[in-house]
Amino acid sequence: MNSNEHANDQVDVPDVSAENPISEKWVFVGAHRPPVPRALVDYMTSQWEQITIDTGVHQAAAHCARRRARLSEALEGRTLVVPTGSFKVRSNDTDFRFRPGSDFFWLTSSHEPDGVLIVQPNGQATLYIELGGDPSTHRFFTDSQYGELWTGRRPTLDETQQHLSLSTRPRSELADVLKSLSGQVAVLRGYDRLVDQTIGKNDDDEALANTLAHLRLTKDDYEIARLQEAVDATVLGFEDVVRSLPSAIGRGERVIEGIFNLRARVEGNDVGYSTIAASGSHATVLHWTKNDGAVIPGELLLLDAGVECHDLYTADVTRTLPISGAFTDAQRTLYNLVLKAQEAGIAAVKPGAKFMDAHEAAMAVLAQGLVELGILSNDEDGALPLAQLHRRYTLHGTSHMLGIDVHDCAAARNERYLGELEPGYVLTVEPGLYFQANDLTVPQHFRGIGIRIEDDVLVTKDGNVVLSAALPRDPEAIESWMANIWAASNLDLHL
Ligand SMILES: [Mn+2]
Repeated sequence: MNSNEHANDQVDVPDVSAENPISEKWVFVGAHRPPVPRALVDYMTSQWEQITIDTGVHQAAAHCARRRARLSEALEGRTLVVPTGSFKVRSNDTDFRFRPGSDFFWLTSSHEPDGVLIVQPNGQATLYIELGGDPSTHRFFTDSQYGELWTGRRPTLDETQQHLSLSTRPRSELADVLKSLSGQVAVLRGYDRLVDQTIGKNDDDEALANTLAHLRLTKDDYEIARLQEAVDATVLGFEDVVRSLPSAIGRGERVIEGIFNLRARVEGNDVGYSTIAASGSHATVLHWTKNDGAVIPGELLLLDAGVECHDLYTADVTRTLPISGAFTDAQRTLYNLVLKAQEAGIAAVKPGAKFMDAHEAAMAVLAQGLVELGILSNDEDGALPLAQLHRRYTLHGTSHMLGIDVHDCAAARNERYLGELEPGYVLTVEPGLYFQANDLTVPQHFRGIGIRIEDDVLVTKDGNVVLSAALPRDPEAIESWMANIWAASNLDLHL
């Protein structure tokens, strides 16, 4: 619906404007829009019953309180300002659906846009929230971004305070509060224009971003359960995709993306990142998100996709599947090499190991495999360790942290991110082998094949747990898993 939908058909031009917004009979409600009769404003803004909604206390509220306390302790003496951000424009006056800032969400569990959390040096926290459009003004029914009749009801101060167990004030007070802050103030920058403009940059800003990332590296039991929930929904999404492959063979990669994303919306908040539905040689394009190609029997489908749960933790899983249900000999040879590399990588994930150990273990297997395939030679200009020629075919790192962001804790200091793994860390292990369709160094029958296998791995006290182990990885297990799904049902979408 367009914002001008409520245009009246009066022919008189009333004397109201941005400079003179209200006359006796007319109210100015914005550029390019006809003024609204004063009587309509009065009628629209009266006689609405006040409704209070009791949503109970959020199940993560105590965890968030503990996280705020730990953050405050780590940055002793500073006032901390952490905003969530606002709407992002998709085109003109149409915004993307709002998704909270990850650090803010980790500290509050609040899904509403425009919130700003301020934690005082003594640990006392206050959340400033944007309230629903004032029902006593025309914005209530004319503001397509904040008006309650356009975008729905917003939680009140009291409701938010109760639901999040957090002291809450209206955002209208924020400008004055920010100006009155004294002493060392650390701001999470890049989210909120008012915050960024009011408080000058200083070194504490980076310390805040780093510290948030360092604290988020270790997942508590609540977070691990949410990640498992995201992974479990992702497993369902992969099953859906296999079930819909007959339809995809007619209509292409768009079906794969649509089917997976349907599951993500039904089970969780959304996908955690743009689904990669890469068929045939598209699998050699690392971030193939156009997803507009054909799906052809005999080729491979590389599906890299993750459901983001309601608490915004995301899975990040990749499987490379034979579209016809059975690997060819060439595909199986390469698949088994990547699988062996991934298993070596997963085995290297344990407390005390370095972040890069999984990568080095996986790359050693792939480099040796490339030598055995005759693609690289093992002389002094060979695969490992100096020349690293294998990287022409492996292209990317093997792991990243996983959490509320798919590439989690990116603001961590290098030495910390690359340091020793600890129990509670969650990371991916995702080696790949990519033979471009026009790569003259690769035997003809391997060209255009891309394979990646990606799982989500939790570091435990004595090793690791693969959270995504429910999805088969062995080629034979994949073939029987696909056959079983097809035997049980056939999702004929009639597309
Ligand atoms: Mn990944």
